[in-house]
Amino acid sequence: MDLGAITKYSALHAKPNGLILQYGTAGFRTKAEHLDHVMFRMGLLAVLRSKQTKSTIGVMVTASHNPEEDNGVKLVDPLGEMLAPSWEEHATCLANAEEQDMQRVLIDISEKEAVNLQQDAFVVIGRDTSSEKLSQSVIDGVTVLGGQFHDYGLLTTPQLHYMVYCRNTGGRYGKATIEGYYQKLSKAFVELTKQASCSGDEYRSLKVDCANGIGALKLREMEHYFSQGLSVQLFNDGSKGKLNHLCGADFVKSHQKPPQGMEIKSNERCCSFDGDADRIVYYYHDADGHFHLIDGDKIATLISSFLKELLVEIGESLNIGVVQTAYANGSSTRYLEEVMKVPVYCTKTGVKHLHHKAQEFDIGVYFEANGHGTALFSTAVEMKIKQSAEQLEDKKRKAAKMLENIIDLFNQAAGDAISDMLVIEAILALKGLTVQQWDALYTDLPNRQLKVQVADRRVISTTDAERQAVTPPGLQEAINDLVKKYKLSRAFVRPSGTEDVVRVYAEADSQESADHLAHEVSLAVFQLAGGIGERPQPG
Ligand code: G16
Repeated sequence: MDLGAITKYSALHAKPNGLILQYGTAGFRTKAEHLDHVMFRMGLLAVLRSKQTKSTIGVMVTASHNPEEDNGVKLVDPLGEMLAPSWEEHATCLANAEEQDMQRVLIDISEKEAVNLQQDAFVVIGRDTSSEKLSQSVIDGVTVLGGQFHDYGLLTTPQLHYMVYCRNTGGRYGKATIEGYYQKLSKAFVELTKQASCSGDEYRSLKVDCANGIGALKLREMEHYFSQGLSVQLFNDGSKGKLNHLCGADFVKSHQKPPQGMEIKSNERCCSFDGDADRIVYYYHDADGHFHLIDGDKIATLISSFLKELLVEIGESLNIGVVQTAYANGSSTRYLEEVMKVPVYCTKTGVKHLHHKAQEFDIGVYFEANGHGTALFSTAVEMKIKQSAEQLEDKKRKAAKMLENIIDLFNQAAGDAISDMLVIEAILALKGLTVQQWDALYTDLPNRQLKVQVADRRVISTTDAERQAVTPPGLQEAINDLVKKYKLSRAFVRPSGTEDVVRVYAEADSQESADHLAHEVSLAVFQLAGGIGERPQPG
């Protein structure tokens, strides 16, 4: 390690005095102007992680679902997964080190993790539309520690995860190029939709709100590869309008209304990506003009029921599990467990937790209610299905072939709006389901999500997959008392790991009750957890 060079270059990416940040739900997120030093230091850390794992490591620079003034960075581990928890701690330490302590912290990490500093390092970098200058700072960090790198430039976050996975599996998962990604997914999609007997316009067209983010660019590049099976009409494509502003998956899910800039006729199928295209939600307007949201829970239900049906046709009994978080609508959990007879597990928020749990099953389907998720297939399952697709007879072989293509269509490295969209479109066409029929699988319990500003959100700590608040004292008791006032109700609070807010979730038997409950819980947070600014207002 050339400590002199590190000190010299680090000074060019100086840390603002007193700034403390934490590697949160999905990496570091804060105002873009406070992130230059973090980018440089994550370049350094990626090199150490690459040396330790003897693998390619990814660094994604993205504001994701956050407002345009924010930005963020996350590291991608060898199999395309989120960074291991022990390295998240190193990331936090390194990001917060004062200039004079940088060398010591780097040496500490190298010693603790037994990093062989002589080992070569390779880092791949991607960025969304918000982040060109910041990704250059990552490159500065990589090069000063002697790492090699490949800068993919503009990519969606899940595309970078895919590239890392491909590179570390010797190309077995796919080609680590953007064409490789487009071809792999589109081939599987076109093969699947060829089998669909329902191929009218209704099944072939979809309106996509791209949150004014990278998804628009990538979908435009990709659409001609799959246009045989689906035609997409893009909105909020970044030509005007701000990133994630009044549009995108996070806006649609949390406000439960359509994005601006999209005209929706009744019963038209529409979806929204978030800014870096790792989340997707669907929606439509019914004949009376009512808005219907189809969130990650219903996506997981559609996917897991389709996979289960295929397994029954093939005659395979594999263990399928669905992983959700506390935000999952109570109706979805009941439907999955009681009607579909699929085991459901709850983890903390953050796809890193869901992904990890989903790996325990032959087939693990995980989705956050906000539309972030995918399905994972164990290597043994993939092999079994490949063999079945060659050996079985007629009807069974057809089902096995479909499953083989569905496996190829999922991005198994990370939740991916483009991949999920194609999976959903293929399933709807194959099953001949309209968006209304899909929506009618079960009725969501009315719910409301709110944000509360507090001086320091770390005063709230939680347990039981974030469903119970441990601190501050009295908060959970207050929530319990409020919940008792409403029917079919549930509420929880947790500090966000991507925004400086406390999130409040409530559900109940009517929208009015869910709204009241969410408001009352917000007031309890404001009073007991050090609220700042204006008190939460009703409605
Ligand atoms: C990220 C994570 C998601 C998480 C979301 C909100 O999404 O990847 O798993 O649900 O943040 O997290 P929090 O409630 O802690 O702010 P994205 O799309 O911004 O990467």
